[in-house]
Amino acid sequence: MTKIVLLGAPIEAGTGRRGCVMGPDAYRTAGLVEELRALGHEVTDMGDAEPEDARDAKTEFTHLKELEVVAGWTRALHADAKRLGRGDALPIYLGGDHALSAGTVTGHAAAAAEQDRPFFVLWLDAHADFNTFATTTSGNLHGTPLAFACGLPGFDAYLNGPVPVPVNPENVCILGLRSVDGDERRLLQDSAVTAHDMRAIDELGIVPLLRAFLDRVRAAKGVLHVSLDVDFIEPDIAPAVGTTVPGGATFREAHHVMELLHDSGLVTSLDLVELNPFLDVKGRTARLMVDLTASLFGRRILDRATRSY
Ligand code: 5AB
Ligand code: MN
Ligand code: MN
Ligand code: MN
Repeated sequence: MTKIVLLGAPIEAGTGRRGCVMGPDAYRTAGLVEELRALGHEVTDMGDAEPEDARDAKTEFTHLKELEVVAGWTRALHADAKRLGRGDALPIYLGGDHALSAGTVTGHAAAAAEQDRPFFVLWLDAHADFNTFATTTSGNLHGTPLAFACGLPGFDAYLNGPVPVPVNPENVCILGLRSVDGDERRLLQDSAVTAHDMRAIDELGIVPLLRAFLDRVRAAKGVLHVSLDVDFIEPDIAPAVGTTVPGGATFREAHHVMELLHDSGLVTSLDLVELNPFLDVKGRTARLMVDLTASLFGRRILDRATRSY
């Protein structure tokens, strides 16, 4: 049994289109609480977080969209995540667009540092979200949270100062990559982030790539934050996302990742991001995300005689 807390983060300011604000309620409607309870977990839904007022958030760049709103969410969620990271329940953040991870990841990194635990991040996404204010061409800030969390320069507006505990890029693994921008690619390749694109998954299989990372987390006695972007999954089966890129993880690849994460016992916090219920087909994507979460929390096809871990 795991103690789980749910916190909604209905932010859509980080993306170019409306609809992610409905994400937290779509997860509730799709039965997330009930499914987790059916697996024997103790679940508390804390409702939705609220952004801070961040009208002071300013930069020299004029093409960034909704910087003040995104900064307000970053500050609020950073504080929430830091507090929840000190507690004994496992938080699941219900997005909302991926800009929310600027707050959750840096908050959990700060909490892990207080406990002297190495902090790791698994980023399941078609994109690297490794743009800075200087490199983003779209100005959509959901393309920036991983660069921010890793301490890349120029982001002081988000937290009104530098990131207190930047994530060590060596402790970050991206899985599912298939869309990277020009300058973002250079930043990513100059960093120590492990980035496995879809070709690596095709050639080597998703299991050994994930296992190698989990082995590192375990060896370091680390804590693991997982950030699951809906567009990690093939859009044919997960259409409710504004940034679809063909060639994503299959139904079984996505579930298998979740099953291995469950078996590892290493996950300490989770973001579910980018669900846009306005684009969904009869709740299919919301339900898939709930089912994937259930796999991460122990739903299995058969009990196995030998665990894979
Ligand atoms: B998502 C793009 N790189 O910066 C940009 O969905 C897309 O959270 C970002 O991964 C996608 O606008 C952000 C083109
Ligand atoms: Mn709501
Ligand atoms: Mn993303
Ligand atoms: Mn994405």
